[in-house]
Amino acid sequence: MSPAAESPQSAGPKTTYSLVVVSNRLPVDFEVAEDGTENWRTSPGGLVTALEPLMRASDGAWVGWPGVADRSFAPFVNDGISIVPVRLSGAELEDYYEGFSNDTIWPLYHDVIAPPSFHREWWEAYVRVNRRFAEEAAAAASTGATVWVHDYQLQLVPRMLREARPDLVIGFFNHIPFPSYGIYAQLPWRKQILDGLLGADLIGFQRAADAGNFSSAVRRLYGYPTRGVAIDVPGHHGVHRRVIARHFPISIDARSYEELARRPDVQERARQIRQDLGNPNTILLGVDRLDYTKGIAHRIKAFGELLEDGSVSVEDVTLVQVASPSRERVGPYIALRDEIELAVGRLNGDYSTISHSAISYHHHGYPREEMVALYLAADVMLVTALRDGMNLVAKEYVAVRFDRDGVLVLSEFAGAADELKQAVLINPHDIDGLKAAILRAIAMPRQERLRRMRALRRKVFDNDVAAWSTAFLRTLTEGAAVRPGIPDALAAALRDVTSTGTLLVALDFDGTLAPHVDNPEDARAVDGTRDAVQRLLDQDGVRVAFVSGRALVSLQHVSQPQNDVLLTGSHGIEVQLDTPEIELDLAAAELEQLDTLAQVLERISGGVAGTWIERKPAGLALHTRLATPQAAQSAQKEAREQLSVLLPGLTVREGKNVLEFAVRSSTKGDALERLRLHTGADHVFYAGDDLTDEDAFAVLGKGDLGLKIGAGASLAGYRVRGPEEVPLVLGMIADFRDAAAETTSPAGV
Ligand code: GDG
Repeated sequence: MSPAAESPQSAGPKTTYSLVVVSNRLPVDFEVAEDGTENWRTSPGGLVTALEPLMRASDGAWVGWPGVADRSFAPFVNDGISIVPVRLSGAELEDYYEGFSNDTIWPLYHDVIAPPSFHREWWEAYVRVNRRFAEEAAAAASTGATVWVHDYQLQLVPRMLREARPDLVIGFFNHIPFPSYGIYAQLPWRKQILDGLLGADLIGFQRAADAGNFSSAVRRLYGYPTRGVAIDVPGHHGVHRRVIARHFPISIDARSYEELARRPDVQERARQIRQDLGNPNTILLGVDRLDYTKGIAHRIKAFGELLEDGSVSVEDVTLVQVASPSRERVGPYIALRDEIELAVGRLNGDYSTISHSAISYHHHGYPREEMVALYLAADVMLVTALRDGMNLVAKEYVAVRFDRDGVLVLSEFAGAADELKQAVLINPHDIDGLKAAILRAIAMPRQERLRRMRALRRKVFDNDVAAWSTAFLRTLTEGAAVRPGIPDALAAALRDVTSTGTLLVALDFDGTLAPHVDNPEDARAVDGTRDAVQRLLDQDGVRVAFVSGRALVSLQHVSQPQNDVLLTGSHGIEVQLDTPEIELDLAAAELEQLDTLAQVLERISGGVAGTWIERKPAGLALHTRLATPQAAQSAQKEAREQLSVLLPGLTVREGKNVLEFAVRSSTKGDALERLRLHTGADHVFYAGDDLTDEDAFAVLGKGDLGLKIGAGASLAGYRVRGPEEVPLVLGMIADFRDAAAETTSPAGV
């Protein structure tokens, strides 16, 4: 371990890193032994367990508190991880950590199982300490770095970081639940916390329900449009910044747990444990931080009643409860320890014999080997959390059981229940149900145990912590931020490609000229677009076109184009190319097919209540939303069957409660080819933001330029962050053409 070098706080890290993890606690704790020797020790806990492998594998830095107040440490490297310690004073620990984090947010986010305390001075400390973490992270991050902020203690850091360092890609992961709005709304600083989180590009939660609760709080308190996992956060000049909020269920390094479990000394220890407990038939096990969210009291109550009513006896069944010390200076935790230990003492007093204890209770932290030996020894694992973000203990138990034996009893209020469906799922508040589940687990036939455990193990090994962090980081870096402004390489390419010859500037509308909005009819181009388009229209040899998947009438409505702008809608099927009217780009044969299609669908729809037909430029859609599921299914089946015979060449697209048939499948690529032909352009500039624009990028050739708006994989050679950059790009094209025209025309003319 590295020496505990004392250093002034201002020393700061000398190096910067492309991946920075920020969490309240570092993966190492600073310790002073009784004899005064100082040491760094790897600290336990869910987050550390989860991230250690990732940090070792990449060249990253970890910013966090070293576990001791009022001490400053220089950054150092520990076990392959660069450590950047953040200094906290004793008073800050009380107010920011024990107070606001663990006595306000923790109980509130766990559905107010304990009443949250609200104190303004705690909040002030929380803001101050979050700022310090943000500053340290900003100093450690290299240009364009990815910063991954963790958990409820640091919810303001994403916004603070974004303000200090707009170049960063920022992710946040919430390890604990996010409550429903009715509960969240109690928080006096509810708007500030949401705003803090929305500074991130990606906000990860354990369960889909948590992400849903978060999005709904954003809608209720800020009114920002949300669609699926996307939240459009208004920025400057009415431009939206897209934030993704979705679930990424955390996991464990399953293989390393199994490896430990396979070690002969660990297996020997498991046998020893059983023997020391007096060889009971069944060992029940609970492993938790001593926390009121974990339902330890409910578990003890259920077990006590089973002993009381004679369903089990201490000779046959022992409950081992590890309650590792946690937050021992926070009021409710002090009371909880008394409550649990009173219950344990009573039960043992009433039922234990000289040779057998009812409950083997341990208020200690243990080395991981000992935990694994306990898991191996346990016939039934009891996870009875009243509310839990995920619960890694449940996954660890499964990972350890390479013998495929053992029964997991799991609370449906733990995030793990979303994945571990083959566990015996329980509602811990229902004491009778919990008792029945424990008895069922004790008596479960071996075949059933093996079958369930095999399925559970597949889940845990397929979705391990590496899969979790990879999924989060990939979504963060590929699906999130592109830096604002015009990259130099794009400016150079624009000058090369667009300043001479006949130029077609073809622009997608939604997401390219206009930010995405909830109601498509409300979409409008960002400020400056119209002027920039006009400048291009005024140039010699430049044509401008809008290319959209929308029906052309709708495109006209939202884009309000100048007269000279060429329009194509419905992915190129509708066009208006220097004509007063919209034209359908369909051949006579296709129009005939459209008639036949309409007749068939109208006949089918006429016979089935709750279905109707929608006409599209090159096809028809059969909607079945209001029909019974059986009627909907048979109407769709009939339509498919009849049309596959009558009109075999149709394109069929299936949506939710809708079946769409098209006589022509056209793409924006077709639209662009048509425009190129119409304008006779030497060069094409095309800008677009979504998948359908990829068809247009695909038909660009040498001497053309494709510009992708936003993040995500693309065939386009260049990219900018959002629609707000597009008028700047168009202005640049006009500038380059002006400049080129000046140099080629005689002086003074
Ligand atoms: C939070 C969320 C979420 C416990 N005692 C000892 C020990 N442990 C280890 C366990 C496990 C970890 O600590 C506890 O993780 P949990 O997930 O069960 O719970 P929290 O601490 O509340 O964690 C939770 C998690 O963050 C991750 O996102 O799942 O919902 O509340 O790994 O094994 N480890 C050792 N000795 C102990 O005495 N070595």
